[in-house]
Amino acid sequence: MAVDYSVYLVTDNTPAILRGRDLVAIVKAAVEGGVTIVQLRDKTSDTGDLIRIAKQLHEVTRARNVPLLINDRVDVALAAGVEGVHIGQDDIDLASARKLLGPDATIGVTANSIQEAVTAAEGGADYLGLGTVFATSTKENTKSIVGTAGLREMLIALSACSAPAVSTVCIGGINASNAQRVLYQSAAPSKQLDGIAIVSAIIGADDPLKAAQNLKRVVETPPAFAIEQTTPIGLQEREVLFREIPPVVKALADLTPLCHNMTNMVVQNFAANVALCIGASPIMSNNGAEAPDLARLAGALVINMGTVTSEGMANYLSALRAYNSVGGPVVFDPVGAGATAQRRSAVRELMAGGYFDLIKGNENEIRTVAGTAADVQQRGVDSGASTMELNERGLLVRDLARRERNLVLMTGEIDVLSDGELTLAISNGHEYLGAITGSGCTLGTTVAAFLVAGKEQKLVAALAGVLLFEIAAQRAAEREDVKGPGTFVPAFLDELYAIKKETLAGNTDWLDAAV
Ligand code: 3NM
Ligand code: MG
Repeated sequence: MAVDYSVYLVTDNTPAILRGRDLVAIVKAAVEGGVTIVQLRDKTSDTGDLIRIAKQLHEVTRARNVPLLINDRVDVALAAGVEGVHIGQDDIDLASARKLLGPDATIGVTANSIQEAVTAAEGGADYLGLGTVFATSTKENTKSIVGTAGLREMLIALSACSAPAVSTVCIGGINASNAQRVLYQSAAPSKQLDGIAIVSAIIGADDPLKAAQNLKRVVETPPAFAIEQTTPIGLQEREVLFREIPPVVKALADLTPLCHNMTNMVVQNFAANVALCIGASPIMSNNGAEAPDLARLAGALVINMGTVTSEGMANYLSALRAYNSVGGPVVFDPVGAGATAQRRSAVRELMAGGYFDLIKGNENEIRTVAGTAADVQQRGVDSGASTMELNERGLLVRDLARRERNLVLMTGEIDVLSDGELTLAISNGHEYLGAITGSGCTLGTTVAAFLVAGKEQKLVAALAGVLLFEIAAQRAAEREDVKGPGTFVPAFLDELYAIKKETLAGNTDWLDAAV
């Protein structure tokens, strides 16, 4: 019998989660709400009580054809006559459980690593519980936090093992606000999760029926930001790619989308001016509480971690959730990501807290985000010289974009942009951009606004933003009236504005400067 793993409820009997309520009544409500499989997980009750609870739950689940499994205890599963068991790495071994329960029982195994996952799949598990996805207080002594990136790696390995059809759910800190994103970001081309396993988001909910209904709805719906891309054939050819750019510049000017910047005070004024010059409508607000209202205005968000505090983090996270829920593009600018322990942990928290359509940073920042730079000590927030070959940077950027299922832009003398498929190197720009404050931040603002204008072609949109920005800088720096970084800034704004105007008038010669 095919089991539906899509909304997998795991019970809990700790007083903090039950709050005096009856577990059987909660599970009944959750099953009515649409959970598709239930596991009785009870680490404290005596065996006799466990069998009694299992039988009560089984009546509830059987009525809706929902399988019931027992955590750890093959004996309880046999005594209560339920559909199977879920076993951890320290419990009875899979082969013994199978021998005791027979070929028709559903047997699941917890896996925390690629090795554990592949071993259990090849050993004949019906499904795997992959985790721990996010830090959770529900389970004590959780092993490593794997995040969506870890899930994806396990799925890739499973798809290549001798039992690639094994079903999978993820567990640990999953709730209605992150389930869609976890399913989306963990999915590899070769294999994706079959469902989400939940404890507290249902058992601990005030209304378990509604909570289950809501989770069922979210797992059946792709996230709002997963907009189907209309990639033209031959996009890897410069001619095709460049043909797509002017329409995005025009669309931006037509839309004048809101560009919401959560950024540091050093660059606020400059970023707002850049946004205006390219055709966007800037709002500078670091207040997370107003983000839901702003997100409804269908613009983009830039989270610039320029000055990071715990209050700032809470604001970033609520804004990120607000924009994710309506599908508004979000750009992450992990300023100085590798500079301090606090910034490194802020990066982790933000990446675990939502989806970024594009991550933009210099080499050190991107290496930190990719987790390959534990040993890279960044001096300040300025970029410093590159230590990687261009092709190495291209691979890093591409792999990070694949891992996060988004776009990554690594800035430098040569900018590298990738959507995980196509990776582009852009050599435009001018050294004056490195001699003024906020050039990186305002590039983030620019790209964010362009992502609104080109939602169905995110890579083209981001490229359009980068080229317009870098070519404007080049044109400004080459002007006779520009003597250095000071006179460069106003000239740069003028050139951004001029390029937009020229494009609107049908003149796209500025693109000839692209290298
Ligand atoms: N197993 P919540 S995490 C039961 O990582 C369990 O194997 C985990 O609870 C694992 O949905 C976990 O409340 C608890 O975060 C999940
Ligand atoms: Mg166990």
